[in-house]
Parts: sequence; C-alpha cells; structure tokens
Amino acid sequence: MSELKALLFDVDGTLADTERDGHRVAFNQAFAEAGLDWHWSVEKYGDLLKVTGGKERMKLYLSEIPKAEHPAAAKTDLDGFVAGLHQAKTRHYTQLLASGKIPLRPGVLRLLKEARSAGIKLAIVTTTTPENVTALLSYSLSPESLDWFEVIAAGDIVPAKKPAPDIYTYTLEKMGLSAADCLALEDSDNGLRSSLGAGIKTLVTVNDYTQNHDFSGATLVLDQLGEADQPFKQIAGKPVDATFVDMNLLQSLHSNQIS
Ligand code: XBP
Ligand code: MG
Repeated sequence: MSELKALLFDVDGTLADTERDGHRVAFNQAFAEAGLDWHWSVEKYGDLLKVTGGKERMKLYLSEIPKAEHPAAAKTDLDGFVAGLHQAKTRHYTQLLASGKIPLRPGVLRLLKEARSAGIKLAIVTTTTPENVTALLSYSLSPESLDWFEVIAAGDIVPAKKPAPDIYTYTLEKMGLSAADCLALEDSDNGLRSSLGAGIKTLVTVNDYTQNHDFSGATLVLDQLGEADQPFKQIAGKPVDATFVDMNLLQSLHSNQIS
C-alpha cells in the first residue's frame, strides 16, 4: 500500500467559499463596466456553475441568448469579446479578494499547517485563473503561503478543464507522484469526476451550491473540514469516529483503515 505523500487541493468552494459572493459579484461588476445589461443572480449563477471556467461559463450564457441580442463585439469576435470581459472580471475578483472579504473555510489553514509539519507535499489543482489563486492565498492566507505548494496547476494550463482529469494528471506528472500517493480535496461533482478520473481518492466538503451534487465514488463527504470546537457533519462515506479532518483521519482514509 502506497503511503500518503501529497494532498491536492481544489480552490473554489474548497479552500474558500468563493463563488456566490466572489466570482459571481465580479462577473456582474465586469458586465456593468462593459455597459451590458447582464446580471447573474445567485440562482442563475448556480445553474451556470455546471460549466467550469469563467470564459466557458460566459459562452454558455451567450448560447442561451438569441444571437440577434448578442452584443455586436460578440458577433464579430466571440473569443476576443469573452477574453476581454474575463480579464475585467479577474481584475474585479482579485480586488474583492484584496478587501479580505473571502475567508478560508474552517479547518483549511490548520490542515495545511499540519500537513506541512508532517512532511506531506501540497498542490493546488483548480480551474480558476492563476492570478485568482495568487490573490486568494496572498490575501486570505499570506504571501509566503504561495511557496507551500509544490505545484499550482490552474486555469488554461491544460486543454480540458474539470470534469476532465487533465488538471490532476498534469499535477501528478509535475510532482512525479502516482495517484495512489495522493488524496484530493474537492467541493463539486465536476471536481470529483476530475480527481476520480485521474484515479485519486477524494474527500469532498460541500457548500450551498454543491450540497445536492452526485458525489458517488468519494471516499468521504462532509459539510466542512471542521475544527476541534466545530465538528463536521458527515454526509456520505463509511462512518468515521473523528469530528474534524486532521492528518490522522486523512492517513486512515488513504490507507483504507477507516478510523
Ligand atoms: C471553479 C471554477 C472557476 C471559477 C471562476 O474552479 O470553475 O472557473 O468558477 O474562475 P475550481 P475563472 O473549483 O476548480 O477551483 O473565472 O478564473 O475561471
Ligand atoms: Mg471547486
């Protein structure tokens, strides 16, 4: 049995609850700045989250609007139009993160520190744009935390985004590790399908947008990583006798001896 050598962290929804009050708000700010009458409500954004990638998400939204109503710039150069909007959105999003409004989820900082103390390698495996990872870690954690991660695999670095396994297989290759050496932490069905597609055991912490997703194949599904004074709620997976996720629990999940 391979020992646990690395934890592979998803970002949006896993490290922090970034979608509803972060990305969605930034998209709407970019739309308003561009003079578009587009506004993504909390509910609409939840529908659009079925597509990963902000540029891909805007193209999905456009596909739902009659072509005659598309902005002129979208008709002449769709990719250029979407790329320009996405750059503006990323600027708004990183400004939002700089305001410190998006905290890390419970247990994330504690688990990162425990893993580092235990000599476990860390990586980021995300669909979001690299600048967003830099901003989240810098503002919600610390600038030096960027060095905690051996690999930061993000955004367009791979041809196919989650749920394709590409971003996870890319990370394994860069780290020189096998799937059996690792455990992934995810929040969504797209993310789980991506990590499982790469053969990696996965722990899921759900959020408001993903709580009803299909998490078949996950090793454990929780409402959060928890803290000593803030126990998690187990949603699926073999019952564990822990109340918060620590390295002991992750080691036992990885080696199949459910504690
Ligand atoms: C979540 C995503 C991203 C974000 C938006 O990524 O699908 O597209 O919603 O970020 P993950 P961008 O859960 O894999 O961290 O606009 O930069 O794509
Ligand atoms: Mg996610």
